[in-house]
Amino acid sequence: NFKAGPDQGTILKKLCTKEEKCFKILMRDVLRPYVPEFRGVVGGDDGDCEYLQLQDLLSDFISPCVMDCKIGVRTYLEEELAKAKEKPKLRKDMYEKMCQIDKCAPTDEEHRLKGVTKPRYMVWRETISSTAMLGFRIEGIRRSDGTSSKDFKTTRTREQIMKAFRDFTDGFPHAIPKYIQRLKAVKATLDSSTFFATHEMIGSSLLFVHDRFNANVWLIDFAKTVSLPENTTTDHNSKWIVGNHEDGYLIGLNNLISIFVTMLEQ
Ligand code: 4IP
Ligand code: ADP
Ligand code: MN
Repeated sequence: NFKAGPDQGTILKKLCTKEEKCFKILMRDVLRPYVPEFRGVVGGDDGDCEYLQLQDLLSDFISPCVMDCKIGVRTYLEEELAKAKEKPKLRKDMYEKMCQIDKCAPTDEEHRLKGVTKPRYMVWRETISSTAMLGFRIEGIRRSDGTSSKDFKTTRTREQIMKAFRDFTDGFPHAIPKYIQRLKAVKATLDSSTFFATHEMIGSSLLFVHDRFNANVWLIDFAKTVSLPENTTTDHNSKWIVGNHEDGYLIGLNNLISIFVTMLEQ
């Protein structure tokens, strides 16, 4: 999905028009300092597909540690739910991913069909991870030695998350206060952002990056961020019920801040 960009300090991400739309608005929003700079759409060297040219957020770091946390209590779009209701499509791949983690998770019927619908899989993933309870989950961590882990699918409780954050920041104590400061700045900026007030942020991540000297956080991945329907508003903090478009973004952000603050106090 990614490759090095033509200009120094940039990367190319496969074009998704939803995401391009978001970046265009974000470049004129108060959130601009908190997202990678968008340099436009370019063709790849293979010629057959287009890419978003983005600032490489890692380029100012030396052997960085990187963590991707997916924010929000919901990880699929309401339109995907509507589609699945209209004509349920069984996903064999999702059934298999489910069995790999827990053979007992599918119902008898799902075992017979050897398939589950996408919302069924996504909701299950939300509840076995911290998404449903804390409004965010760890998607992956890359350590400074280059090794990485995506083994956080069942990291669910506040205690389990804190242990993973401890491992992530182990040997880099300066990172914790910097992360807290930045997350609080993100929160204050979201409060005054027109983009945030008018969009539903699904499947978007906060990218945490630190090295021996520095630490920073950015908002990334707007492939499933969509503008709210006319006459609809959300507070990003209330319970989601079908049709209200709430994403729980602030539930996740507030829990992240609270967990890092607790780590600092310990
Ligand atoms: C994946 O599940 C992620 O939720 C993907 O989200 C999602 O892609 C995939 O749906 C789903 O299979 P696992 O992480 O458990 O493997 P993301 O891209 O944010 O990581 P979408 O298209 O919803 O973004 P499918 O339908 O692409 O397979
Ligand atoms: P996807 O839609 O495939 O999930 P993301 O935008 O979430 O793509 O990016 C996937 C990973 O790529 C992130 O977890 C992060 O490690 C890396 N990444 C994404 N954007 C950038 C960026 N601008 N600079 C550096 N790394 C990035
Ligand atoms: Mn992503």
